[in-house]
Amino acid sequence: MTKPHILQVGPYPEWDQIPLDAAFTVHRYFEAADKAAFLAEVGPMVRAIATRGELGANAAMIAACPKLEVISVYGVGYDAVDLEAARARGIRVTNTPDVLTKDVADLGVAMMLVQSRGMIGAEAWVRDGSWGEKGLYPLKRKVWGRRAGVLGLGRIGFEVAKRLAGFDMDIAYSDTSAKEYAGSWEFIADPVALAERSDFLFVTLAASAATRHIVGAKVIEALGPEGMLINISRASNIDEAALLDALEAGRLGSAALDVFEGEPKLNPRFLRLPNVLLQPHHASGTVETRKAMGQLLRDNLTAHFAGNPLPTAVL
Ligand code: 8YV
Repeated sequence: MTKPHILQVGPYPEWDQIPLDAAFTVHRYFEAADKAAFLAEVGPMVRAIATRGELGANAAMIAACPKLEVISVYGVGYDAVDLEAARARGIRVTNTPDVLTKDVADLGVAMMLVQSRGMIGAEAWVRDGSWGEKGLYPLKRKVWGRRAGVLGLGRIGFEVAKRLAGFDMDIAYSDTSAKEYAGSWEFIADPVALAERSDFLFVTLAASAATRHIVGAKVIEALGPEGMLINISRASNIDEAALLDALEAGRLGSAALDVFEGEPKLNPRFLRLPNVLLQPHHASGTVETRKAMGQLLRDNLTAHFAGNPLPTAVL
């Protein structure tokens, strides 16, 4: 039996690559020097695209694959997939929700703790001998009991808030509507008002055209010189220029970021800031979770080609 041809947009770990190569004829887009020529050559054969959350599949890529049936995303976020182009041609889209939720929440909370307690600088203080030479490390700000805002109380936001409750934090959230499962957490519809009452603001909402720059200058300034912004969603949810301006001027206390515009290249202004914690988009990056994501990506492809219901369909 001939194996379906698939276009692989970015690399996966070996434990995913081996079964993918066994089940499909895989065309590695990311290895092609001339991407346009590669697409023109293999696109007509391609029936599925296997991609990653941050890479997606744009309109040109979809258009280059006239026989495309399904796009399987390794990641919960599918904002980088051109859904309109897919919908127009009846192309199915799948993602990998749930399996990564708790790891992403863990990293967000870890970033808050590391940043608030100054652990990166504290480590350097030990290693460079400052502890012995200069004495006690400068005092940092506490986390427990303070006010946390969660912007987007979906699966990931909910897990973040649950963890924050363990630190006896005073929790509020914004979303399109109040959530029954939020219990005693306060619902504040307006993100600016949420930021105003928060010491720590977590951005956990799924990105779309509608949420672009939802964290703009007003939200950032409302969080203020003592506030911390933590982003484990997508860079597009934040107005990065406004964020950089506020961090540089001290109008925002600090930020802890796992995602950036144009990543893995990021605005060099971030690198000069002492008040940011920078992470390489790895909130779902544990062996356990990435294995589960790879399995789910393949399960969706396998189900599609077997004519079975897709386990985690977006479209
Ligand atoms: C990435 C993500 O897919 O889940 C998402 O939306 O962005 C991540 O899990 C992951 O970094 C693999 O590329």
